[in-house]
Amino acid sequence: MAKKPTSKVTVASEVDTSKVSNAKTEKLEAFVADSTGQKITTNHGVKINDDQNSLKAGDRGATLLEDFIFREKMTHFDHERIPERIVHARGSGAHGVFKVYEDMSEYTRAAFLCDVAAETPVFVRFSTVAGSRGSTDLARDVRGFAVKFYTQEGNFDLVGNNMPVFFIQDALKFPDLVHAVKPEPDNEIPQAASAHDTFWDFISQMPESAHMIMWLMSDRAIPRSYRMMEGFGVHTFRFVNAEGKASFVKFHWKPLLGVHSVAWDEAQNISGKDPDFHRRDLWDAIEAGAFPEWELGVQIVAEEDEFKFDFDLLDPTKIIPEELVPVRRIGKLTLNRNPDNFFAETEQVAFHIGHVVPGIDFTNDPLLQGRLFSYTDTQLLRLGGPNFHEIPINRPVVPVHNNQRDGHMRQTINRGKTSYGPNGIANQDPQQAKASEGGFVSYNERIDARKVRARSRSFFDHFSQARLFLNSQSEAEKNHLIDAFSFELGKVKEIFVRERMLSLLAEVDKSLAAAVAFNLGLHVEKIPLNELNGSVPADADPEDYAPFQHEGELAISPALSMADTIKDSIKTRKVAILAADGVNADALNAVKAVLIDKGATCHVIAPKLGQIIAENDERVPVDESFLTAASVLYDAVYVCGGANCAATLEAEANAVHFLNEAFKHCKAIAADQSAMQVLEASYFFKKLPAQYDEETALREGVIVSDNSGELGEIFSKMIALHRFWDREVPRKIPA
Ligand code: HDE
Repeated sequence: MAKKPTSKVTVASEVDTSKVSNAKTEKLEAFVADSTGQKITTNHGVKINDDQNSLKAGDRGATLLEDFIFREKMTHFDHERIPERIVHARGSGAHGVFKVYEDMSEYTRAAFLCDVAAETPVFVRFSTVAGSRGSTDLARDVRGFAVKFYTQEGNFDLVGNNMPVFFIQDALKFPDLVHAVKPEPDNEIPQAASAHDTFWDFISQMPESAHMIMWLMSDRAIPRSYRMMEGFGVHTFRFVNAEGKASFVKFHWKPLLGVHSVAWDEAQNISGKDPDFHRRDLWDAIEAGAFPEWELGVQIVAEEDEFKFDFDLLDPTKIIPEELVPVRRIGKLTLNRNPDNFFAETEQVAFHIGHVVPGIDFTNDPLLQGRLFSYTDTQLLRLGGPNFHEIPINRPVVPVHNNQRDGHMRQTINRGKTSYGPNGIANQDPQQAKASEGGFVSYNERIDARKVRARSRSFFDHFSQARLFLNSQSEAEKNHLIDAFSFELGKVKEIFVRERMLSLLAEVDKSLAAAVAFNLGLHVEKIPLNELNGSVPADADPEDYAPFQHEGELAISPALSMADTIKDSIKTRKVAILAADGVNADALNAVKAVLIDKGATCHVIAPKLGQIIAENDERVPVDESFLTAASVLYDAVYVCGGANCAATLEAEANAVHFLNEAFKHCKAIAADQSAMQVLEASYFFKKLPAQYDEETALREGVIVSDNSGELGEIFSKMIALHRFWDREVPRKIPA
């Protein structure tokens, strides 16, 4: 067995930042057009002499219909848009590679998971769910995490999310869920937000959504970066080995930078200051050679253990707690190349949960089963016909041979007389492949059942895992949940919807419901669950749909809290360095050197662009002015010293606001001793400790020192801790 590499984040300086290539990107090269040094032509290759003026009858005359150059250009422009994805419209993609650490053939025959020497090209698309293509990245929402593996046995798509469960248990309810969360149909308001009546009207009548709603109202819904999110396949899938033996499997992605989020107030600000925040973050990291990495984890359950748990493995509103079945890390995904063209690659990529390779198979999870229909169907409309698999980004790296023919925009020129099988004329080609030759054989699960529209009683424990999630959160995370519910329900206009939701929340946890009710100026009125439950069919006995509750094997699951994530690195963290003329450049350079050495990105922010002149006459280039920069776009702030510099920053309202806001969002703050007067101008100065040592700094998140080397080191440790949520107690902080 190959030795498992240690979980190590690639350091920017170790990688070549020119475009990395792999078996897939090499194939894409054939479709790449580069106009460098070329003459402009029509789509038919005719060189164009005048691309400025249309053909007219006289220089003031009417435009002539004859102008084929004008007509072609305008027609193409008129047809540039395709329908956006009905969900997950807003997204960002990147190329990369996947390598398995150990041979998994004991469980699966999927070759890319058995060969430790194989490097499988991937294309990954991250997304929000509810908003349109142009909506903000920082919406409170689930994030899509879709991975296309271009394996030597064909494409495998792992179309997951950054939350491990889903709102509903049956695909038939998906159009209702999406209609409820999308902008309301009369006025198309609000964009990219679940904080409105129709969403909560629906959710408050769907007890099965209780677990997912806890995740959605948690900070997981406002990630710091796509690079700092977990990913989950959600459903239970099947691994099948070469002997045909199957096991259940849940897929996980574990980010090597840890799982981190922003504050909700911050998210709302980012949406204004930089709606492309996540897109830019992913792009910039890859351009800088700081390649994002995740480990692929699997939870494997033996087929004979299917009924061992107090929840149903087929129920997509349940997790398998990591404490019950550990996540085994079996490989690494590295994103190392930005797309050349957003539309051609990120927009046209078509994922489908039904794209599997031999060794990976489905279960009867009714959500998974419905998805198997939806994904091809949606591409037919979005990408305009049945040949979307021929779009370069969607092509496998292995040859495609079958008897499918023709249709809109067909690219392949199939040679020969036959397009059917069996055929004698072409010697039966293309021929079926035996399992031993790599042919896909569906798992021969035994099914002996009546045809019914029904749901298994084993799916009806809606609240135990919602409570497990809540109980596993840190104090700060719990407070954020209360805030999020209060915000969302506060935006709901119908009081009865708020009340229904409070009653449902009380099923999860009475004190959570009471805290939210307090913020809404309401009381929790207990509404009988069968009156709330909208998921009961017309002729069914509501008792058969009544939720039940297990005590559960676990009181808490530490893996569910982001407070327990990795906090050992400041790689790719963005640090704002506030400076002005008269800055102490020696201190600035010393602190910056420590941060850069540890992989952070530093921006000097000053009252105006250009250069600042330091105390020692050094010219320090300015990256951003206070006009374009904002604290919400950074992870931490360092205030430079130097007498004149400090006086200027103290008098600069934007600088003081920058600091106040960074403090409010619980970020690490460092200052030179000689910049104390800037801190004194902040509203939080009176909350600061009297003196600074490392222990206090790591607790409070603020360090002031005249020893810049030491300052840089302590500041780095503070940044790695991500946030100092204790500042939120007492929780009223102005900014
Ligand atoms: Fe999707 N989903 N989904 N979904 N989904 C789509 O396919 C659908 C679900 C997910 O970056 C659509 O190409 C149904 C769960 C991602 O291109 C559509 C159901 C999970 C993406 C569709 C679900 C996902 C999609 C829209 C319930 C996590 C974006 C555009 C039965 C495991 C992929 C498209 C990308 C996209 C249907 C539920 C993840 C309409 C019917 C659960 C990441 O086909």
